[in-house]
Amino acid sequence: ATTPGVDAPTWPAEFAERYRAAGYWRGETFGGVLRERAAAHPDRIALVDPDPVRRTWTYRELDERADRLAAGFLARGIAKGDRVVVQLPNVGELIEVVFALFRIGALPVYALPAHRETEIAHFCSFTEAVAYVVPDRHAGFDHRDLAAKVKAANPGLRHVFVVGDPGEHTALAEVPCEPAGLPAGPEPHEVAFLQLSGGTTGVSKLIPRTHDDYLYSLWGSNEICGVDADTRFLVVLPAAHNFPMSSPGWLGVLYAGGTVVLCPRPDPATAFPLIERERITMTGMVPPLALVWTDAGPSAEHDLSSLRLVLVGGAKYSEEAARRLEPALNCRLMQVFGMAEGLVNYTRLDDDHETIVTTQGRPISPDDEIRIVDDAGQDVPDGAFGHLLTRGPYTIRGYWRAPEHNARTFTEDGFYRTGDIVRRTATGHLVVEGRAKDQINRGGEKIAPEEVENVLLAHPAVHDVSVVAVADEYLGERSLAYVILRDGAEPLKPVAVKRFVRERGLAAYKVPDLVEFVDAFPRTGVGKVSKKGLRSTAATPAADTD
Ligand code: J2J
Repeated sequence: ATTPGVDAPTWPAEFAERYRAAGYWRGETFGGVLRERAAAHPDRIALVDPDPVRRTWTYRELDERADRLAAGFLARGIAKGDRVVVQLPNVGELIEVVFALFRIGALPVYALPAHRETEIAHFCSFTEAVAYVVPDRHAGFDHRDLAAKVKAANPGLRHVFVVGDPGEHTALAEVPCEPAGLPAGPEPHEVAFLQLSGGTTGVSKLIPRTHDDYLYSLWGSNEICGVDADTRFLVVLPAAHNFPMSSPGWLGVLYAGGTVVLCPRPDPATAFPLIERERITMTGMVPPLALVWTDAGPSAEHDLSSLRLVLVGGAKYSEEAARRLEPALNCRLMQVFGMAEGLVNYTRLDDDHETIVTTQGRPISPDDEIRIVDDAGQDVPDGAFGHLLTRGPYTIRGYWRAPEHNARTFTEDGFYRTGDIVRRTATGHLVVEGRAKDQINRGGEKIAPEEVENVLLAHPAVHDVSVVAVADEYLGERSLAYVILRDGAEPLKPVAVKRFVRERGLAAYKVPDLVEFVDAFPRTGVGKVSKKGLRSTAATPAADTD
């Protein structure tokens, strides 16, 4: 039992009233929205999962499926407020499962397909999850074995549901049953799910998003991106990421009554035929992937002419690369600078070309409050760089069950310290100039150095370690681990260090790209490792010899 408001800090009453009065918070829930769309246009196609055999769901079918699955979850004791860790790739069952949980008011905890034992064990134990939903195998990895280990270590985890062959667990396909009188679902102001933060600390913080606030970010995004019932959106990034889910993402497109098509892999060889066959109009991706698509576009053998808009964000998109996208793919570009904690900025369809290629957009809402401050917390003059702080109708007021971290990450008056360094142009657009937070942005995948350092410190030969970002032409940044070995320890090879991280059960994208053995780190005055010093030392990427 925990105190409400401590689990999930919320907006002070006067803000909530203002956001309702302004019409941002419409008093809807995810479950209710799906029900309404199913009533309004039952036979329209909501969802296409083309892999390995094409399956489709009409709005009515998705709605019925969510009800039947919700009834099955309830029959197995999953109740309102319970947490369920959902780790599914881009498959139709992901959408079915989350809508079933929304309907009950149980909270999906969005894990990424790449997560492994360390991350999953933490999500399950920290959230006291009662269930965990996995694919049987994905990308060569057997998720059932991992689930068995995590279940053995967490007695509170009562169910493992598997999409596909269940092994020792329960097949998700066996769960649905006749929905006889579902209980009243959640209220619009209640938390709908827990999203993962990119993180700067040893473990990912969890982001509590309410129906009201997230639905506003969806319809606000839809208006900006021109999403409507004719939109056919391709989900190329892992669907559990906040960006492909909500900016405007698959949830935004479902809100508008459009069609969501799930792409099993993001490469042009997989995606381009789907664009042609499904007449895709819109998609979103991270900069490294946009580079690959831009290079492949001109010689594509498939007809990409249905594609009207590509959103690029998640990491800094270079101006040079941004200039090349529109001619290569013969569509419009929109830059998006968002965060799972809330604030999302878009360039606008009617912005001039220079603004679209040189800025990361402006906020969704007139009530997104933006402050740009210096190290002392004083507002900087217009046009100068500073730390971005924000507060608004869809930006959280605190992480889930993290009072101490919240005290550092939010100002007393509720602004979120994004950790990003930005400047604002005369038109109110933001340009991301850098980052003050200790995080590595590996082509849009966020790595908290501390998490990787903690794992490496457990190696018997390692005395100390510091993980930093180094510039990378393709990914923007890669990770480099500086390792100080213990006196007298056997020399290690970089490859052994990487293998150790992998075997400890961290997601592959967190395994250091480069490893370098050093005698000492640069230190600051207070004796703490200076990440800044390390970054400049690492300006030329170190040789890696595995
Ligand atoms: C530079 N840095 C960016 C950009 C995010 C839409 C789009 C992205 C995310 C996302 C998201 C950037 N240029 N265009 O949730 O809804 C970095 C910033 C930011 C952090 C947030 C969405 N777009 N970033 O990337 O929670 O450092 O969300 O604070 O994963 O990514 O990461 P995340």
